[in-house]
Amino acid sequence: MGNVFVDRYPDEAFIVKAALTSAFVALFLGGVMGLIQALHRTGYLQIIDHSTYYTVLTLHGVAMVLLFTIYFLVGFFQWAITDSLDRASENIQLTRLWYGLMTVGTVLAATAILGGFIDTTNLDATVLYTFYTPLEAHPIYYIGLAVFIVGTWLAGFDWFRSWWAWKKDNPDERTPLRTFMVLTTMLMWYLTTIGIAIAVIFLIIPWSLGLVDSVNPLLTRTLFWFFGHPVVYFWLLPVYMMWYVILPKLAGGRLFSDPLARIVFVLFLLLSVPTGIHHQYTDPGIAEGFKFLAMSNTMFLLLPSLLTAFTVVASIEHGARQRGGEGYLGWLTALPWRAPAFTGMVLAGLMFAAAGFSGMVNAGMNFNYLVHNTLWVVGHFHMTVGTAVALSIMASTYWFLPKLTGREVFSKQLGLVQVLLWFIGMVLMGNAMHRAGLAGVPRRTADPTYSNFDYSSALGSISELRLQIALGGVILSLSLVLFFAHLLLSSFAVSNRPKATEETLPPALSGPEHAPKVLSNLKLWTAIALVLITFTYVLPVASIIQGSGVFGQSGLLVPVEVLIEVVG
Ligand code: HAS
Repeated sequence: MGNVFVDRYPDEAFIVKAALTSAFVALFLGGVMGLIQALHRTGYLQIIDHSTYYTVLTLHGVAMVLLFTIYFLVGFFQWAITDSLDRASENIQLTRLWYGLMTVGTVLAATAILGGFIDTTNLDATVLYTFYTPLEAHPIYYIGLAVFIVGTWLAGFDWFRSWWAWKKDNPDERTPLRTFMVLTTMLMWYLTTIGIAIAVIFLIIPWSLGLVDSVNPLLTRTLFWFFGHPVVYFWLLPVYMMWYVILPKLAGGRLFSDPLARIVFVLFLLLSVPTGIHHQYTDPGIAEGFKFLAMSNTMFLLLPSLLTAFTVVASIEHGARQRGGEGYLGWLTALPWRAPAFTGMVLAGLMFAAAGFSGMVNAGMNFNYLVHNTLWVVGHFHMTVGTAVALSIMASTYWFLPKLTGREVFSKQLGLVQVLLWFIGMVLMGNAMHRAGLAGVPRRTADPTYSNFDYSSALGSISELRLQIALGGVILSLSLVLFFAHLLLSSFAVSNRPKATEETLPPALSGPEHAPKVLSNLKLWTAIALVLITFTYVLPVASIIQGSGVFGQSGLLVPVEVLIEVVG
């Protein structure tokens, strides 16, 4: 060691930097769209018409939750694998290939979405990031997404190859924690993407190309949510890696328990997919029993996050006590609150504690009927992916960037203001969205008054909520401006800043040697995950196909004869 990452592994660092740059370009685009939307929805500034609103919303969703998060993940995981195994990629051409494929996929999908802004093209993908059929996009949107996902599959293969090679050289050593986290996350990703790959390749692309007349909307939607819930953990798990390995180090301590962290990642591998139907509680055509099963699985899936809350807080407290902190709560004052990476990640964690609670409300079948398709859900995901994930990514960048540029970041004070602004903006926006949702304000609606019905009658203080959402959106945009300014200054104005020094991540208090060997048996966990998925999905999918076929009956869920009888 000694030299920072970029000096030790320049080729890999180049790919990490390229992936992070793609992530931040997506964040920029998504951020601009977000501001337009927040002001449009709240009625303060309407510079787009109502139909363009959905193109803006599609771009906002795809840029933020698919591109920003996943590009950051691949860059971060490339660093984690290379650094923790301390070896270069087995074949750097393969590493370049997967990044290239992801970029080609992004350009195709982005072209289709951006076409929606230009009347003279037949390009359009105003289908939102969930692309439910029978909403239809131009085929290149789906082809682009498929190519992007194939890129991520190859990235996983690349990392497995590094691990296999490392294992050959170190047969008796336990896999380093960061590598273990990457591998379990990628195994979960392979299982997850089966659903979307089937839907996109075999059903939606042929339909959008006109090769088949129709698709079964319930089937494609179910396959989407097979992927759509676990994808949220694909965004979250790199952040859990940061909270487990970087946060304790910043706090001045050590991770409380390495085996517990491994158990958490194995639990996500096992339970992420069999919960997807909790997004479909209100869908007709799926029997209540299957929904109940998804709800029970979701409640089990709270466990790894609750274990994380315990382990991370214990590790932070350990750090604070190493720094001289004392008392039941007095130790909190000994923490490095001036460091933007630390404060940003802790604020992200705090917000996630509240967001996890709103997730539990979503997951209860009876509560869900109250909040489904309202702004409550939008509040939930702005606090999860929009804060727990996005704020941790931005905060960790203050720690991560010096390893890639070789120089310290531009200004820690500016970084601190930036992460605080993000937290404040999201407190306003998240709180108001949850409350507006309870008042019945719908999501994904350009004009929530529907011309005739003004939601202010549903909640007297609705204008106060509108103001909070708009103000939150403006503060978040300001935070983004600071983040990008800081990124540019840190990346380009480098000559007069101190050189970065390499830091080693301290070993856990309870190390991998305390973990039972079975925990490392990835084949076993993947096999159990497959069994659980089979139990949860085979019967509902079979009954959907039995009900209206693979390609649907002109998109109707009820057989035509029955309808004719009823109408006739
Ligand atoms: Fe969710 C809808 C249920 C987590 C994202 N979710 C969504 C959608 C998105 C999303 C994007 O059951 C909308 C999809 C759409 O467009 O329709 N969600 C849950 C549950 C959890 C959960 C049970 N969601 C997430 C995460 C996301 C995310 C994570 C992104 C990253 N969600 C739902 C349901 C719906 C839903 C339904 C459908 C709603 C509908 O009707 O449409 C759980 O995983 C949450 C568990 C979390 C906890 C919190 C643990 C606390 C921790 C904090 C540690 C503290 C620290 C700081 C580090 C139990 C780990 C401490 C420091 C000190 C110094 C003290």
